[in-house]
Amino acid sequence: MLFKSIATVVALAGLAAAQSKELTHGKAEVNMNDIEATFTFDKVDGGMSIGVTIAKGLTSAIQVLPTGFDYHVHVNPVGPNNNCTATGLHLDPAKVGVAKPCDPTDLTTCQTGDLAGKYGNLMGTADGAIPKATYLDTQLTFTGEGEESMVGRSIVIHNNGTRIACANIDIDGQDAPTPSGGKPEPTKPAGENSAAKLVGSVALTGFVAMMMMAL
Ligand SMILES: [Cu+2]
Repeated sequence: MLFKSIATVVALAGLAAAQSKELTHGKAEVNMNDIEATFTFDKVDGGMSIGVTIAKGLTSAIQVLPTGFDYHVHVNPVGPNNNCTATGLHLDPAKVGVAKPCDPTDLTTCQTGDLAGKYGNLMGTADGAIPKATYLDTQLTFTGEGEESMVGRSIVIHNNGTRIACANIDIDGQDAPTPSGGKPEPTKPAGENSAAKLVGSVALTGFVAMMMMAL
């Protein structure tokens, strides 16, 4: 009983630490295949402010479809060597699927990660740059449970279905994805040694596991 109480207190303390810092800002910097783009996500009243800026690369010359380039939040991070295929499917915690096209006037028809569906495709330009556009999104969140959260996700730009560029979404400086369904890691206090933190986490995990086995 004593061991169980200790384990519970330790576990709760870890949970409280993980939730102590509110996540407010995300950024994806795409830089591959001569495409440079910046996607920003800022938590604001009423939802998430999304900023989309294409610095170069989305030219009308490479654009295959007259409808432009589409882009989405995908569920997994980018794989080794900028592997965009590794990003998997669109972020779709409501399980809307792609059978029906997204109707921006009825968000229940749109996958959460279908930014092109909700705000329009990126139309290629002569020089490949597209000025910044901003949108207020009411579906994306940094804090949702497991599947809902944007933590550990990525942005992918497509050209006629082909994934031509992608980048991880770095949220408040935490580039590394959390394990699936996991909570965001607490943000490191300034100056904290990450190796020491890792050792601490391993020790804490081991301690909890030992306590559990002792029950
Ligand atoms: Cu996509």
